Amino acid sequence: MANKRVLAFDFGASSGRAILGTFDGKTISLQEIHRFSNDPVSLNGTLYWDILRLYHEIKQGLIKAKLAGGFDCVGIDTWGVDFGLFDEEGRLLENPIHYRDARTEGIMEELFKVIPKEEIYENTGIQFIALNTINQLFSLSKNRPELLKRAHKLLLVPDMMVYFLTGAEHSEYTMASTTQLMNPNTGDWAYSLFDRLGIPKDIFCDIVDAGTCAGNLKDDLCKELGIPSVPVYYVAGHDTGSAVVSVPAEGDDFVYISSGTWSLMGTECEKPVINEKSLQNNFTNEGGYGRNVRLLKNIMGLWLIQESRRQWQREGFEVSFADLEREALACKPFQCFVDPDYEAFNTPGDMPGKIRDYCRMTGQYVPESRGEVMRCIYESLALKYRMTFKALEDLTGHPYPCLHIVGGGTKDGLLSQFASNACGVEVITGPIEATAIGNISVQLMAMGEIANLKEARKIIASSFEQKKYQPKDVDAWNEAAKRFAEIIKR
Ligand code: LRH
Repeated sequence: MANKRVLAFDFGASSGRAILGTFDGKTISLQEIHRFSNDPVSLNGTLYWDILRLYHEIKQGLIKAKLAGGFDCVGIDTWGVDFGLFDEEGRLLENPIHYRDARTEGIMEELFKVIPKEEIYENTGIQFIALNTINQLFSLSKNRPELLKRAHKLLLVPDMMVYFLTGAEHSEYTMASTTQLMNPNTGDWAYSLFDRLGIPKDIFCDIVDAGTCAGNLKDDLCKELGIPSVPVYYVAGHDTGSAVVSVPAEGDDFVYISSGTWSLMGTECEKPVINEKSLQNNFTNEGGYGRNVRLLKNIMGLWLIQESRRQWQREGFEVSFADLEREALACKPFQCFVDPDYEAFNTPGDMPGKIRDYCRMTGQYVPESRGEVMRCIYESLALKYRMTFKALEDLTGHPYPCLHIVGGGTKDGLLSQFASNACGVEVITGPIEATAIGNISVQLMAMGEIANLKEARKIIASSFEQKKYQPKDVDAWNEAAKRFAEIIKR
């Protein structure tokens, strides 16, 4: 059989990459052919995605992939929830706005005045978090209704990229689920919510499954770039959906963290878990490949570290992530904790300062040095993982013997070790490029090269390296967990 060559574009919140996956019938191998930063732009108080620059980077990736030997098909995944609005002629009405923009601050209280929280959860199964599309659109409907009136169609970011490449106008299932406007039981839009929020239904496109062919690359684009017109597939357009495809678990029952800017921690289910307990714990039921369900929680993740480093760089200290890890390790353990999901940590700006404020406010030791701040972040993240791990066990009624961590965050060995210590189970890390590999695997399944998800996971497990961590200092972590639980309630 001739090798299949699959091109994946994977956009994260701070960088993107084009990765060529080659499948020889047994093994997938990767070649990174293009990497670029994704720099949001703040202008007149609004935080935008620089979407045309990102489209330019797709073009660069397509040219480089052709020069690297060509490709049979293309798929795109990105972060969740964000969208672009288009007019009747297919023109973008304005640059898509970043989910960290302040327009959704305080919006959820307004939302619940119109539709009770319970009703929204029952209809969507999605956790309440300000960045959700429903909140962004509700804010537009309240504050900029004229923009929504001019909108002819809404495309979520990965679907928008597919539209740029092919002209196809659909909403891919995994990404659609992140809007909090889709009903996971019907697999269609949650129609009962739209009118009451002043969100027009008719701008939403039909929902299609990951694995659907969107069409071929547009002729004018192929001419411009000198590339062949190959098919573009809708993959799990939501990056977390793509990442979880890559969890190299053998059985069906496992806990994962997709670790990057966010730590998305959860398990996979056949059916949505929508009940009082899951609402109370604010668990989400995102759509997965093959219409399975990702029961998970968003935890703030490496954002806390990335933002702290940006602050130290602004202050003139050029420190690498490896330096920061070493400095953390040299500090005294368990001096102070933060709730990683404290609202003020959500927005960009002076993260070490915000962490110190949190410790002061909760009557704890205030971390001074970089190492102390880092130690506080590492331990707090690991303890939040533990809390979520236990809540998942409680919710599903299963004990889980190990924790899989996939994604770029697995390069951070200290966090993986702390995760194992805090959860008290073996941690298995890898693959690092989980999102791109999931994207590639869905394309291979769509082409009939890989039979199903189970088969894909087997191939991924044997194609990519995994590392194991065993729990250490469990008693000390158990003690710390009690203090952590008490502090984050303050
Ligand atoms: C991770 C992610 C996450 C969403 C957030 C907006 O990249 O897609 O799953 O909640 O970005």
